[in-house]
Amino acid sequence: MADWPIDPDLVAQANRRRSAELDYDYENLGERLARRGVAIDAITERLSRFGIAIPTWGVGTGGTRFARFPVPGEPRDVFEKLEDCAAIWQLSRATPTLSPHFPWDAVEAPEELRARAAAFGLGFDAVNSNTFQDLPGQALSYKFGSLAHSDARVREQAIAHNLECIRLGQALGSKALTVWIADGSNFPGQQHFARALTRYLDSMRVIYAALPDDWRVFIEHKLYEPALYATVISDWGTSYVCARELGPKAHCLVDLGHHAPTTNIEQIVARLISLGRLAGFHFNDSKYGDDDLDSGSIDPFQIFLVMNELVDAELRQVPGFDPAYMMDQSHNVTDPIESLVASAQNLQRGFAQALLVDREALLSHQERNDVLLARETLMSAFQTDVGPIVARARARAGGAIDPIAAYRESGYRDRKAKDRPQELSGRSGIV
Ligand code: RM4
Ligand code: MN
Ligand code: MN
Repeated sequence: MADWPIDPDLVAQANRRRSAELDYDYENLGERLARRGVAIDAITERLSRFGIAIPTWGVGTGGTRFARFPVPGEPRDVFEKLEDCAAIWQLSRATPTLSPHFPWDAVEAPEELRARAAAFGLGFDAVNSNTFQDLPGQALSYKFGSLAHSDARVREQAIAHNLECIRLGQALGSKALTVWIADGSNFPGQQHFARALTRYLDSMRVIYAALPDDWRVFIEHKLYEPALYATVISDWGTSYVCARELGPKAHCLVDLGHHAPTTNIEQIVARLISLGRLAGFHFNDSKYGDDDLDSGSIDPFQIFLVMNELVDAELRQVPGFDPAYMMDQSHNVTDPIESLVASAQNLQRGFAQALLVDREALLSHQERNDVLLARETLMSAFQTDVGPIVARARARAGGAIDPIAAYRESGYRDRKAKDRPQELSGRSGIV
């Protein structure tokens, strides 16, 4: 085991100060749940197997198109990102995998990165390709698109990059490639809708054919931005049609911020589950658009309703149901480590609440059209404060009872501010 980024004795000490209070709260909640016929330990146990991948880009400060205000000591390369991810994992015990982004995280020796991650007990989830910006030395520009570009040479370059991502992902032990393209248009008439989609599919067929047997490809749709009039993969319907065209290894990824306001996301999730094509999630929260705010910070009810569909599918043992969970957030004004720890906790909270839904009662109310009781059955799960369950699961696995407090007490950020002098960087944040 590698050295933890935060002194484990410090975490243990902090936990000792908080354990009596947690015992009391947990027991108390256990009694209340027992009256509802729920065994609290079974919920805690299931929750402890719910893991969410950390996006490696999330530990750096994000930004808007106006500015970026880097947090002191932000990681300068993927090994420093790994160290921050290990700190998040150490405290939260909810984030056992990383989801890297290439070429941002490209390394000469991916085996070394894999081994260093494994020393913390961390693995690699889906790898993400990036054909939405130009990088120094790149032969052709993605200004007018990538996999759906009008010029075959640009499409070939974008395909080659995706193949390289698969190769790097294999070396890291990943089993999936996430493809999000920025292709689209800013003005009516700029791009031929049908031709662009055909070109996208032709490119994706080449990438699909290169997938190892045990790999999947995740298609990520997005309504708008950076293309502001139309995107090629604009919605879950387009994503699903493309997945069907490509074959059984293609699945549809749901980024919570990639829909029009008021879209019923939980229903999309249910549809994709029924159709056997739910890839997984990019979790974040938003009020207006693809705001990439911390998961559960704006609309925790939305998180709960999504989790409710996931727990329902798991209990129904839907064949092939195996979603990948990741956070896709931009931390512009908070310490990214704190945001990711708090977000993972909010996602765990939503999952634990969904585990509390009395499914038998709900189904019976639905079948008898008892609208009010059906609604209240769902709400009573959402309204339960599951904080003690989440804290207990974390502490049992060796994490911190209060991870944000333990992180602040550890002085990790101040240490990194000294160890990692920043070169002035104009890198923008997350698209
Ligand atoms: C996009 C999309 C992708 C993410 C990039 C950085 O909006 O959400 O998943 O990789 O941003
Ligand atoms: Mn995303
Ligand atoms: Mn996004």
